[in-house]
Amino acid sequence: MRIGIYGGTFNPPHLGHLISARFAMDFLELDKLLLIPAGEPPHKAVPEGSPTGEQRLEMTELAADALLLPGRAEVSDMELRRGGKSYTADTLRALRQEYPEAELWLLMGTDMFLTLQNWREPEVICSLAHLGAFTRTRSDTGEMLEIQGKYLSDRFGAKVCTILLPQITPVSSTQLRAMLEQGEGAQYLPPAVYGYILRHGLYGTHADLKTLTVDQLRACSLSMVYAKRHAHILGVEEEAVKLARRWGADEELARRAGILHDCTKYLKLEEHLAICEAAGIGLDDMERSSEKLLHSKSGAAVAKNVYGQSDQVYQAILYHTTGRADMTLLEKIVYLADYMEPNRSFEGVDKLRQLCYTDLDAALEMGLGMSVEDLKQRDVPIHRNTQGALDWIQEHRKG
Ligand code: DGI
Ligand code: FE
Ligand code: FE
Repeated sequence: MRIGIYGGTFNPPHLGHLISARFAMDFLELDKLLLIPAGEPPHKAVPEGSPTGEQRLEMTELAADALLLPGRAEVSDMELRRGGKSYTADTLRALRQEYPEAELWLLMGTDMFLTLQNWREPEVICSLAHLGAFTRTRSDTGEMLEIQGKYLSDRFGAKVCTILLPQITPVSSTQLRAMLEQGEGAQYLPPAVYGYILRHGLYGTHADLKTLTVDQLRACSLSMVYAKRHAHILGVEEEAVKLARRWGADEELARRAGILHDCTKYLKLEEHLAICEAAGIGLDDMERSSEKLLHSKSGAAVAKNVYGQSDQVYQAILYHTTGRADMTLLEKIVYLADYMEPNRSFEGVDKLRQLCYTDLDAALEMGLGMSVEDLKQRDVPIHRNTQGALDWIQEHRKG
């Protein structure tokens, strides 16, 4: 097994880190990538007012998840747990114990690579891992890397592979921190990392979560869920806006409801219950015991109380899983966008999509009908709002 090891302060982790790590994984045919946020970086102090180690760890986890390589890209908290200055030699010794058979590849940018002889125990580093050095700025040349590689191999027996990245991300964490303070820099971050920064007010962003722009709101929502759900959320947003345009609903509200509708999807039962309790949302027994039903309640509460969304957005999220009798236009739109956004595929999805743009109530009846059928087949109890919605739309369309 080949493991890539990418350490850093990750303050914050950005697209430059991810693009170089991703490229190195292919280039070196790595089976696994370990991102390791430093406790205290040996070569520089973490600047005053920086996020906590725990926050850097969480941001790095969001960044790793954004690679969408489950089981292959992971974050290790070993340097943060070890405390004190994070020496790479210690980290490699620990990893060698954990993975005695693996080929370890220490990944780093040119700036670090050029000073490796000054790190603590460079001979230990070079004996435990191969070195993968990649270019970070336009002025880094392959020639510089070759010369340093030869020096390290002559002096410490290092095995070096230099990696010329086809594309340079023109930003550093230092520059990013300054940009974030000025309200800029989002384009250099995985959206979920940017959302995390906004939610925690890091790097002097001081955003008021109740008055975020749509782009910021989207980033916040994405930062609350696993990356595997991101495409779905973006799909619901897009579809909800299109449906709103088609049927004359408020596009902005449809967008915001779509963005936030699943933001609490991965909370635990107790977390859903605590949010609902604090928001004064009454729950029945079936809801209290089902995360699937609860996420629409807690999501609505977060949309309203954390992100300052209107009652219409609140209701559309509140009923997006079950529907209900007497659904509003926006509720129908979010329910159906969730059902048939571009990433959904099931028998009949094309028919449903078409109906959504020709006869919204017929589409709603079809969607609810299929839901109830599916729940029955799987022996899942049908919530009274789901049944109520189906009965209502059937009656309504007959009448
Ligand atoms: O959150 P999504 O996966 O995008 O979709 P959703 O909010 O519609 O949630 C779908 C889940 O909710 C699905 O696993 C079935 C469950 N669900 C929907 N209606 C009912 C229900 N579960 C119960 N027990 N009763 C329902 O009436
Ligand atoms: Fe949902
Ligand atoms: Fe959804």
